[in-house]
Amino acid sequence: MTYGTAKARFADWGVDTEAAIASLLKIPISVHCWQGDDVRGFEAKSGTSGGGIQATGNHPGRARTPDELRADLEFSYGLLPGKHRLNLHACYLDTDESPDRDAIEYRHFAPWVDWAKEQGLGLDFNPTFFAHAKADDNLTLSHPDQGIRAFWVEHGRRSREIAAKMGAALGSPVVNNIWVPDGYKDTPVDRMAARQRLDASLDAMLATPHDHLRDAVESKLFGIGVEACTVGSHEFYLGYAIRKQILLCLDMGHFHPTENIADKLSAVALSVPELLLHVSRPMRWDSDHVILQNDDILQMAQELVFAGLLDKTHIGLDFFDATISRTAAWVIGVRNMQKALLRAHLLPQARLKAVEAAGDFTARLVLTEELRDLPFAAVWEEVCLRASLPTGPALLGALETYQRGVADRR
Ligand code: RNT
Ligand code: ZN
Repeated sequence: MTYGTAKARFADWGVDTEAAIASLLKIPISVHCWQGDDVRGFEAKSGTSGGGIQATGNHPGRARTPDELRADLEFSYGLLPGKHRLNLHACYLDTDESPDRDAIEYRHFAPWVDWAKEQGLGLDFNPTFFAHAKADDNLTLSHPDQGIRAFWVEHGRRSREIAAKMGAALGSPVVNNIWVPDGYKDTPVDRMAARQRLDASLDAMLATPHDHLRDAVESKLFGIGVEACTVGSHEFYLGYAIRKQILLCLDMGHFHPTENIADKLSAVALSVPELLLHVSRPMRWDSDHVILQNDDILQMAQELVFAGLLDKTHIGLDFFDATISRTAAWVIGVRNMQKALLRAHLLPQARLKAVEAAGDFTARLVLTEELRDLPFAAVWEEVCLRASLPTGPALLGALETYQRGVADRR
C-alpha cells in the first residue's frame, strides 16, 4: 500500500498521519550501551559479572574498546529515524587510568561527552553496583559492613556528580539510574535491617542536590542468586521515590510475568514527578530479551500516548543478547519501540475514549480489534523513506554487511 492510500485510510478515522510522524520524531530513546559488549565494560580489572545479570552467547564482533563501541553505536543510530540518547554505565569509562569505583571522576568519561556533543546525542548514566569484588556477595548499599556500604555510597555520589556535569556540558538533563543487585539466595531473617541500610545509604548518596540531573531508582522482583529476597523491591522503591520525589524506573522484566507493566504507568505517575522506563522483554526467569513488537510493547506505547505521559517519561531500553549481532539487536529493539509509539499515535484516541466513557464496551472492543488492521506499516515505511533508511530485506543487508565487517576485524 502506498503512503498516500494509508494516509487516506487513517484520515477516514480522523487520524492525521503527518502529525503522528512529527510526534514520533520528537521522542528520544535512550539506547543502553551495554548491549554492545555483553555488559562487560572497560575497567582494567573487575570481579565476577554477578548480580544476576547474564549475557548468554559469544557471537563474534563484540566491542572491546570505547572506540569500537562508539563505531557500533554510530552505525546503529545511523539506521534509526530521529535523534536519540546514549545510556552509559559507570563501568564504561574511557581512560588510561584505573580508578576503583569509589574514585571515578568526570574526566574518565569526558571522551564520551565530546563524542555525544559531536553526534548530537543526549546522555544518561548509571552507577555500576555489580561486577566488582565488593559486590560478589550480592550486597552493596545494604551490606552489613559499614565500610563496604561507604564504598558504594561514594561510587553512587560520584556517579551523580559526573552525570550532572555531563548534563551541564550537553545542555540536557541526565537521568542517573540506581539499580543494586542486593538480595538473598535463601530466606533472610532480618529483612527490615537490610531495607533500613539501603534506605540510609540512598539518603547519603542523594544528599547533595545537583542541577542537570534526574535521580531514578529501579526495583526488581528477583534475580539468579537472589531468589528469596530482593532488598530493593518494587514496594521499597515506589515508597522511596514518592517520599523523595525522584524518578521511579520501571523495568518491564522486573515483575511477575502475569503483571501488566503498562497498567502501572498511570498509577505511579500520580505520585512521582517523572518516570524512567527500561523497556525489556522477560522470558521465564530471565529479564532481558530483545524487545519485539508484541502486545506488551504496544500497550506500553499506547499508555504513554493516551495517558499523556510522554513529557514525564524517559524511555530507555534494557536488554542484552550475545547470541546475535549486537548492532542488529540495538537497531531492531529501538525500531520496535518507535513502531509501537507510531502505532499509538495513529489510533483515534478521542473516539476510543469517548465510547469507553459512554460505557459502550461493545464498541470499544469492535473498534480496538478493527484498528489492528490499519496500514501502520505503510506509515513506518514513509518515516524511513524520508530519512533514507532501509527497511525489510535492505535493512537485513545493511545489518549483515556491518556485522561481517566487525566479525572479521575483531
Ligand atoms: C538489572 C537491571 C539494570 C541492568 C543495567 C545493566 O536487572 O535491569 O537496569 O540491566 O543496569
Ligand atoms: Zn533495567
